[in-house]
Amino acid sequence: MDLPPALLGAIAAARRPVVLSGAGMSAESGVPTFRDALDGLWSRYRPEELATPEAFAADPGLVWRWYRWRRDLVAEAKPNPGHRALVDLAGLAPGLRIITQNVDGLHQDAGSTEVIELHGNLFADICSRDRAPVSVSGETAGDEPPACPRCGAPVRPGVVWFGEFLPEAAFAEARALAAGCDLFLSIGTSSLVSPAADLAWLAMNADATIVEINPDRTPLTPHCDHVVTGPSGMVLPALVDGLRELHTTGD
Ligand code: BV8
Repeated sequence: MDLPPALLGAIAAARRPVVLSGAGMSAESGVPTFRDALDGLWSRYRPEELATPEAFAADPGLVWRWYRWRRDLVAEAKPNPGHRALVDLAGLAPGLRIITQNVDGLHQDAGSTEVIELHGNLFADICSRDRAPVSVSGETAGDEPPACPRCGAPVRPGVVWFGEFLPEAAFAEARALAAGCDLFLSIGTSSLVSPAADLAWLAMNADATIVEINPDRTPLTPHCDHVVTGPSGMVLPALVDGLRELHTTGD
């Protein structure tokens, strides 16, 4: 896949590049995106209906079983060439930071470090009353959430649900990075969920070069300096190859 020299030049020139990744980044690892119709048992629900405190309060078992299904699915998933290309990109652009909306941990599994998880992590267990981490491994395979060993409240996954605030420190760091970057790569996200989607606008207001990598258009597309239409598992390795070419030819 040939990428425009102007795009490669912009990335090579960046000193403070930032990535915001979304569910599309993990699509090629077999992890369904939120836009995909949930298959089988879950097809009659929308994630926005299940990933909420209200849904958990109304039917903790149903929400728990949905997360157990997702944990089992993600546990089998492996980083794809897109995740691995971002590790290579960090080698070529040492200032690169990754902010992710994903909760699957695949960036870290691929070897990326200092990943900012805006929406938590699927495999973390927390108390639903005080949100403190709990250790209940071995009790999470049942149809109902285990009880918090401290207070007895149902345990829930350590992810941010719709209507919940993002982890303060993570979101503050993400905002600072977006406002201070000179290149913002929006990869595999529909740019529909706030406040994560607002980060691109912070970068834009800081005159950063905005790049989108996505097979489909999003609300961000018209505002980008560069748009690469395609799957991240193909585009990102091509981008790394193009940058390496630049480095060797010294263009
Ligand atoms: C908040 C963790 C303050 C959980 C997630 C009305 C009432 C209440 C709230 C709101 C409201 N209206 C708006 C809001 C705010 C709400 C929101 O934005 N809602 C949306 C639906 C409109 N946001 C919140 O609630 C946030 N909190 O605002 O707090 C507050 C407090 C109280 C009251 C009001 C406000 C919290 C949001 C976080 C929710 N948790 N995840 C879990 O995983 O179970 S969000 C979850 O969905 C993901 O983390 C992700 O962020 C989002 C899905 O977005 P994407 O990642 O972009 O994925 P998506 O499927 O959408 O798109 C995939 C893209 O990939 C597509 O573009 C596709 O083309 C592309 N693609 C496909 N294949 C590939 C590909 N790209 C590259 N390569 C490929 N191969």
